[in-house]
Amino acid sequence: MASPPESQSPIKIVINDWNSQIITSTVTGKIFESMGYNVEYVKYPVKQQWGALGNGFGHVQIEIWEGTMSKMFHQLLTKHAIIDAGTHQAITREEWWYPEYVEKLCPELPHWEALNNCAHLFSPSAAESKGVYISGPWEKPDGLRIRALNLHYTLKRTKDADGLWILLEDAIKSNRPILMFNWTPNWVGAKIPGKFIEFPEYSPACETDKTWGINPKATMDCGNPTSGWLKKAAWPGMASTWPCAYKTLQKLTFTNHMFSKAAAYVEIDHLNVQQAAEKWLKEFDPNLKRWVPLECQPLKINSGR
Ligand code: TMO
Repeated sequence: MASPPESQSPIKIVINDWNSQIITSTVTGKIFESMGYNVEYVKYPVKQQWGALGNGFGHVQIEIWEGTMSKMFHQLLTKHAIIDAGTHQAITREEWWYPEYVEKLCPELPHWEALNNCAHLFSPSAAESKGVYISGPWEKPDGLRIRALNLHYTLKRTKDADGLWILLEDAIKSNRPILMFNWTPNWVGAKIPGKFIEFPEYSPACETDKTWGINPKATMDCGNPTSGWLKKAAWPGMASTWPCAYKTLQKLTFTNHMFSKAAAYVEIDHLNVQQAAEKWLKEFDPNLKRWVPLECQPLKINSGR
């Protein structure tokens, strides 16, 4: 049996644009390097990562979120353009969210039906009656959801996660209401109390069947899953090119705590990516072999005693 590295060609790990993903990708790269592999990091926004994984410009994606990515993930699995490398332990949620102090002004929250009565709280000026919902670049068609549930809101998108945190910080400083996209596990939960909006419960049929749900003429009349999965994906050639790296990727399973910690090292403790990844490894995998299958670890020479 070949031992790692079975190939010198670099394993390309896809880097997206929020910190838990960036740090846990770097952690994964360091584990691969400890096994003797060459590693490169390639930046792709979520929208472009699918093509990259399909044609081998990227080989590993460490965070595939059910709430925002399940549709593309399943489409590409069906086409054999990516492979499912297993599920993390973490349970996830991605949804409209507000910091806790907003509830004093709109006590019927987090129920979604309170959104319209409170739309003025989230409007940019007294002249505007519509509220603004601030989204990142990842979501499913929120415009459709706004229409399907007849919400008096307009949509504004930031270009990455940092854009969201800047607006959040601004709002908190002036005690201004804000309604924005957020997710868990994330660093925000540990520092800024808040709640997700409770939309009508998610069902896959809600995305495809207009007659499903409270609006019989529209899809997307529901929220995102409240207990979503988090998966890993790989380029289809990974298992044959770097068998031990692929087996390690399959074994990698991170908890909610591990993901929130990864993001918090950057967002709260202000470490850079390298420092955060090293601190994370010290805490959760100090010997760099917790997830490396035994058959992929170097043989220990028995001293005979
Ligand atoms: C994919 N994301 C965690 C940003 O929702």
